[in-house]
Amino acid sequence: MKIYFAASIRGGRKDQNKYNELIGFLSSKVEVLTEHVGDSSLGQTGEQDFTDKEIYQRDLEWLESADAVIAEVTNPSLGVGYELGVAEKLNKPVLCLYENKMEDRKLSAMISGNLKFRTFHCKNMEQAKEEIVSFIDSVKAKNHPIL
Ligand code: 6IA
Repeated sequence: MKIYFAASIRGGRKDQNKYNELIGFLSSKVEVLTEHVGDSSLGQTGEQDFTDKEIYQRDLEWLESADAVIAEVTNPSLGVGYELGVAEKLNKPVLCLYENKMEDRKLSAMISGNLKFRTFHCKNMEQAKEEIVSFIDSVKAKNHPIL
């Protein structure tokens, strides 16, 4: 199974360690198309070896070929929001992980209000991993509402 993992790059890299851990966990179960998203050498400017146009084209091809999308949406990102909109139009099963940090900020209603997305509010990494396993199982079993 191919998973497109989406998370903030230019939107901010403060959660990069978390992305890296989630990608490591995912990689032990499925093929992750976007492993670079968790890379610590990838700063807020992103990949330096490609132009923005090349990144856009490559990422859209990967998105099209993915069986499902998992997005870490705690840190707002224009790119992730765009990818989620495209994923919806491509009828891809989508899991959005949002970490409750007891802060004043709330997740965008365009994500939490979209009933085609499975949005999970987690308190820690353990919960996020359990939700990932359950989501992958539902996609495999074609139990996801969109399939
Ligand atoms: O708006 P953001 O940069 O936060 O968007 C992040 C999302 O868009 C991620 O889920 C990625 O899949 C995708 N993405 C955006 N920019 C890049 C990137 N470098 N490299 C890889 N994926 C990206 C961009 C800049 C570079 C040419 C210097």
